[in-house]
Amino acid sequence: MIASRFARIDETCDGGVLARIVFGDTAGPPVIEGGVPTLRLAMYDDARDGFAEIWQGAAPVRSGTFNDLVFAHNDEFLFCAGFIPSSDRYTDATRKAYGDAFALVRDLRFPKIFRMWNFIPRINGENREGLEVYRDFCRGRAVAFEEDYAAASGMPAATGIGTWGDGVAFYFLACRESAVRHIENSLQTPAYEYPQRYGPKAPSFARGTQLGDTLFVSGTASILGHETMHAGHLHKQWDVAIGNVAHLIGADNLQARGYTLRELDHIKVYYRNSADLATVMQLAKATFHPDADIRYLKVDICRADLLVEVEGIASYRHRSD
Ligand code: 3EB
Repeated sequence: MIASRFARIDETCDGGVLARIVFGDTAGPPVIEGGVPTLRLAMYDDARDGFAEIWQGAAPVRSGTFNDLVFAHNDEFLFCAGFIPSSDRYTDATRKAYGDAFALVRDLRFPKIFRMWNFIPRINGENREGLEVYRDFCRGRAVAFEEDYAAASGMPAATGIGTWGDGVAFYFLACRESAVRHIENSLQTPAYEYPQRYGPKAPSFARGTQLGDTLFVSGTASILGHETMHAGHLHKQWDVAIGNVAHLIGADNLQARGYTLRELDHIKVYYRNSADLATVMQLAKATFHPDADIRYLKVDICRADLLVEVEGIASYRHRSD
């Protein structure tokens, strides 16, 4: 198995650690520290002292580098992180970095990517062609998926979100041939089928990916079909986003045993405006299980009209919990 947790930045790691993502005040390319791939992202949480997301599985773990990528794996799972230096056009460098990533999962024989995160600086700004940075990034990512990956393996759950650092950072998890199921949401157009008005190439991700009994929920916002709902209304956007998550993980959409919102944990709530933090915290606390671990990150979101986005990991809780 593989598990993630949110820890204090100064917490020391014991065996079986595959990765450490540090959400704090510095950013840069991933490095290997004490044998553990470490990616620093400039994204403070509300507490302002930062936190680390730690991915841990069975020992032994081997780590290494491949071109500009940093990775670690045990017998079952691969973690990989990459970085694209700040640029006024990201398409080609993104295509290259993701192409390298797909070559790595092939070479190391972890062909099933089940969760990705993408952190994009100035995400709603423009590149040198006047194209929105997010759309520029999506173009390179889509070509890499088309040419090097998706035809064989499908697109995984993902998050594509703003960050305060320079350069695009990304990380992902992959496994061997074990049962991985990519899931769409019947309330939302698959992102990879968004019409051209959202950019020259559609975003490459699934709404969720199930690995055994665990469902990784992609970044989810106030989008029905392919359209943003309730521009400018935080409360209403929250309700649509949460309705999307509830529907995605429910029995109807999965056509199998479903999960409830109270079974979502390891939650990240991304919010655009500082002034919305108190409200967002109230809404999250009223929505999720009291024991759920939630982090709030103030960043820009991939559509300029989105105010909030939510991701998490669903797994079955005992009925009495
Ligand atoms: C959306 O539904 C909101 O580009 O990897 C959510 C999850 C979003 C992942 C990505 C973007 C991505 O379109 C944005």
